[in-house]
Amino acid sequence: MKNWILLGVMFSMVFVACNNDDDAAPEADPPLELSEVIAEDSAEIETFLDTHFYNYEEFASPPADFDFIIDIDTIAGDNSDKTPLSQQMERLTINLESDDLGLDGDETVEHAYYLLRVRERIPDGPKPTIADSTFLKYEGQLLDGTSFDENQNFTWLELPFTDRGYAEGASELVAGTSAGIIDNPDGTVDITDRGIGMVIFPSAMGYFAGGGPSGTIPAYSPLLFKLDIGLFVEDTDRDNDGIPSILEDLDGNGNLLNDNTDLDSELLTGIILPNFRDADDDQDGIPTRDEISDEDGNIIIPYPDSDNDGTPDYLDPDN
Ligand SMILES: [Ca+2]
Ligand SMILES: [Ca+2]
Ligand SMILES: [Ca+2]
Ligand SMILES: [Ca+2]
Repeated sequence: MKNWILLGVMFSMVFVACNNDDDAAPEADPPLELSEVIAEDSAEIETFLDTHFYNYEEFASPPADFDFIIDIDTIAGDNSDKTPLSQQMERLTINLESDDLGLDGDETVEHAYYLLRVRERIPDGPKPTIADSTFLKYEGQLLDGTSFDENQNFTWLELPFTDRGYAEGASELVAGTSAGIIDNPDGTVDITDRGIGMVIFPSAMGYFAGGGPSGTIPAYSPLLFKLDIGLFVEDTDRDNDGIPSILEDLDGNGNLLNDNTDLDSELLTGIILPNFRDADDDQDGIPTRDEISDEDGNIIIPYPDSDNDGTPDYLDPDN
């Protein structure tokens, strides 16, 4: 299990540069700006997509012993007639703000990432959201092919605790079903109707100024993840307060870490919990679940707003 590698690294990155030619103490270099980095990353990704292909022929006509694992290779020599990834991957975009990565400045920059749908059991079938707990396998690589993290067995991961690019990619792939579950003799589980795909994304959706597993990801590295999506928990509710995690992204920007209604109070306590991890979002001492439930414990929709000021009670410390 190496899932820890993906956890909690994003959005708090500091790049420390060392002078190799003397014994001076390390100096901190400020990270580059989003707009500088995306220009270089995009060029690197586009070149990669034009010069590489995957084993699409094996997926189209699987050999008897095929492992259904995506294999990437360079278009050259015997493979010079292969179809490049650039003709097979979808281009998607999100906006990132400097603040999402803890950077100074107030940039909002569009970031393109690329998705490959290799196998989906039905088109437009059920997919996890970026906030859902998901049962999956993965392998993460740098664009030079270096593998920096891998999980060969299906494992539950909550997507808000992974890289942004990883979560966005996983949320675009159709999941398998419980009908596809197979128990292996070694105690592991397979999902035969799993979705299989791949996502390639710029560094700001990954580790930006570097880090990752034992610091193995160099600064400003676009990343590639092969993903097998087995199952997911629909409307995952991380803090069990009755509100699905995806609805706790109040500003709808895909970043669940920047929605924290009682941040000012929490700064005094030192325990910072964004709403999707906070069972009392407005810190008025009444659990969120109680503020949105009737006497029988049933969730009231829409969530109650006693003073009709547009802010529901669970986010309004006055109510
Ligand atoms: Ca919740
Ligand atoms: Ca948000
Ligand atoms: Ca909070
Ligand atoms: Ca409350």
